[in-house]
Amino acid sequence: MLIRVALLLISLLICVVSARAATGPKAYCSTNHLIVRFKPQVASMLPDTATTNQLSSMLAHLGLPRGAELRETPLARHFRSRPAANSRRRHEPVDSRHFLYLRLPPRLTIDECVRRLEAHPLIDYAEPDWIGAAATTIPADPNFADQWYHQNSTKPSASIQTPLAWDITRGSANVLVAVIDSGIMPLPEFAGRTVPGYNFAYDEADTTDDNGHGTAVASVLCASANNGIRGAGVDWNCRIMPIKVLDDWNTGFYSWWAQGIDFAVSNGCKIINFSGGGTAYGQTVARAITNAIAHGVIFVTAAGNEGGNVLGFPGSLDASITVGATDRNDQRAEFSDSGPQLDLVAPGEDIATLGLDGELWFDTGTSFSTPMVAGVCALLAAVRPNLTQAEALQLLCSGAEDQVGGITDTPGFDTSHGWGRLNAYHSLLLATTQVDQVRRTYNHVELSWVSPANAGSRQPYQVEYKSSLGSGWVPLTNPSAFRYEAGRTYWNDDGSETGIATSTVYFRVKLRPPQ
Ligand SMILES: [Ca+2]
Ligand SMILES: [Ca+2]
Ligand SMILES: [Ca+2]
Repeated sequence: MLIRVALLLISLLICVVSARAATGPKAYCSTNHLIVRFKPQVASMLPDTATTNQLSSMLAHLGLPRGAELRETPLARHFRSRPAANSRRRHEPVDSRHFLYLRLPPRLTIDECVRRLEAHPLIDYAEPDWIGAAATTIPADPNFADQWYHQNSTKPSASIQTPLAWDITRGSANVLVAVIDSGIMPLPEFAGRTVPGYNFAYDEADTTDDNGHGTAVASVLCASANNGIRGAGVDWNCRIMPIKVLDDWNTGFYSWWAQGIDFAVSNGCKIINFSGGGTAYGQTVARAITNAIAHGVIFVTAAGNEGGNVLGFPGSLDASITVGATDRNDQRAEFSDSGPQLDLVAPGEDIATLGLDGELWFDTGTSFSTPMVAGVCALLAAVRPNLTQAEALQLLCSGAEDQVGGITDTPGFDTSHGWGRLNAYHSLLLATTQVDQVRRTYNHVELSWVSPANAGSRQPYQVEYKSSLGSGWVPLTNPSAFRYEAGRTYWNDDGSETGIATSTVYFRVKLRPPQ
């Protein structure tokens, strides 16, 4: 039986790998360097000398042919420039928590070098530095039409209901959002909102956008409102950190992406928007995302625009909040990639964006669905500052509109729409859930609170109780205790579950995972 299970797992894995290879553009990587990470014990073997000597010493341990060279990343240099904590050494050791670049020696292929390094006892891992790109942008002619995703004249229900969400919050300057992309132009729409980031594509401080993708993405996420210029972003008040990891062709090494993510985390960003992807898996980027989420950062990324059933990387990671695209009629866009790791969809066709000179464009792609979700995360973080990735995902998915996208939008989760289409208002209502009415008689209690219009179908709540302040919360599981009316949810108990007739009981309302 065990053997049969093992064989089934192996055959499933093979299917996944071959499906990945069969779709999307070919994956490319750098041909003159790769990414390498040493095990922590290398630190104790390093001489107390300058960084370059330490790197030469590390390289000598590897036994590679002449011509190989180890280099620190710009991010490692950035961390090094900070004052060291009470070290007795004259020279800081090379930080083995971060990856290094290894320049390949002549006549050694990438594959051969990775194979040799992975067999080495001092090496944690080695991998090619893959190249990925921004999710494709399909620009249309400049126009001055509405931002239909905020208010939609064709199909009002297809909008993400931002005007209602803005009644709850328009965002907070306490929330710092990293736009990890091709940079951001210093346009009036971002005036007073940006804080310095870094350019890992060219290893310099200047994050000016030389492509346009990052500026367009940022305009959807956070363009200022009520300032007499262009449109309104989803969030009007958050601060924005431009981190450039895509070059003027909108492409970038995974090593740049990983540094950009680490930089965002170490500089206090709460939300990361990354509207890009590649076809290969890269553990350096995956590790950076895992680390970001562990630090309470919310990581939102694009599904990809190949129209296939394989998501781009890092959208293919379970840990990411992965966003696909819909159109004005609430249908899933044909180009939007699907897959089991897709979390939700948001408008991504004919999206009004800003060009490099502040001119208006209409762009298409999951690149522009992603900042709508990241923008809603910024609004959520304004009302819930300690919001985690898991909580953000729950609020987004429980609030999303299910079964609005045609026959493939089957009840509940489906691989084309995830948990449904983003609804900013619903998610904000869920985030601010507060019992505001309590009716109690000797053997009966009724709680009620303001709730989204789709609460009846999504049933997002769970009521818990405890009989004394010191005891643990006990979930009440009877679904028939709930009653959903327009904009309000009621929960009733006659004492059969909690025994409220005879004791003091504390209640709380929580969200449960989307069903
Ligand atoms: Ca504006
Ligand atoms: Ca996910
Ligand atoms: Ca569905």
